[in-house]
Amino acid sequence: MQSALSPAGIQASRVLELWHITLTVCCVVFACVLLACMFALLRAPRGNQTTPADMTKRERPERGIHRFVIVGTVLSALGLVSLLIADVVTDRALSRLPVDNALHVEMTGYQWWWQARYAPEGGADGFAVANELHVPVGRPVVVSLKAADVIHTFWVPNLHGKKDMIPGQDSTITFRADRAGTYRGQCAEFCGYEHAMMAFSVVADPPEQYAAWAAQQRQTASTSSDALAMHGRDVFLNGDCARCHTVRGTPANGSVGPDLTHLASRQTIAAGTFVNNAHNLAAWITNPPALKPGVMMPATQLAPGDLQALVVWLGTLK
Ligand code: HEC
Ligand SMILES: [Cu+2]
Repeated sequence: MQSALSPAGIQASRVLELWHITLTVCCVVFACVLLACMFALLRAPRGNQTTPADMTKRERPERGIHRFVIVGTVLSALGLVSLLIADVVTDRALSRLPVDNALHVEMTGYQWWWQARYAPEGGADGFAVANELHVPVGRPVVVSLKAADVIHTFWVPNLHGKKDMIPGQDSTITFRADRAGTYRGQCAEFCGYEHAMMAFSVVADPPEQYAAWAAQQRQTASTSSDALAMHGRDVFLNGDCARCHTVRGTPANGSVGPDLTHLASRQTIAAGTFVNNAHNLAAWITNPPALKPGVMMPATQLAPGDLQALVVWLGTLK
């Protein structure tokens, strides 16, 4: 789900309140402008086919017109100032989320996918995931934002407003999910060819479920004794894949593309673009630019047997 009208956290609720205030004020102004137009049209001198309009009426100064203009100007200024005040109050409320015991995640925007690096915590190691974050419900999350190449924008409308990710200028955004669910995020700053296909999701889990997920993600890749999967692993490690991708627990430690250690635990591939299943994985590996033109992963020609084995192995990376 991706909607600013259905807040799942305290901050998104404040943003929604601001939206309601803005919408109300603007609707009232719009209605007043329409009424004033109608009033002016009704009072305008009018003629018909035989008699021309009596324009001399226009030349006499209208009574009270000055007062009308002054009152209108003052009301407009008050309306604008009230919106400004509501804006500042909302902004302050957003930045005042308590962050004791926060979860720390470093989010980096790449053309055109997301890396989330979870900080080590309570003696446990940190770990990296791509395009799918899990967070515990009720616990604040401090996300430090980085960009690897161009400007991207972190935006999960159900949880918070937008924040730019600017290369060389780190910033942070803090949010808290108060309701369990899966919330879609989207890059909100045009960042090149595949900007529209640069999505991610934030899955808010009850705390125990989050802890289980994090413990799972911390582990190195599962090993399989299945001969086909083992062959797929060799295809991966001996081909180009390992140059760009990390699979913890194997020699593959590239950092150009997403960490694939627990690829099979993710719902989608290619930054929220395709469902993660064997069919899409095979199509993706064979020719990524055909599915996501401009993508930074080259096509790979593999013998059908090798491709199948590779997909089977990727499927074991739970
Ligand atoms: C030149 C570097 C490079 C090489 C070589 C490469 N990839 Fe990728 N790969 C990427 C990048 C970059 C992405 C992210 C694409 C995007 O979503 O925009 C990616 C995405 C993926 C994804 C989707 C991951 C996700 O969670 O969205 C899979 C699966 C994948 N690659 C597997 C492979 C396999 C298997 C090979 C070897 C046949 C391979 N890659 C070779 C750079 C590379
Ligand atoms: Cu982007």
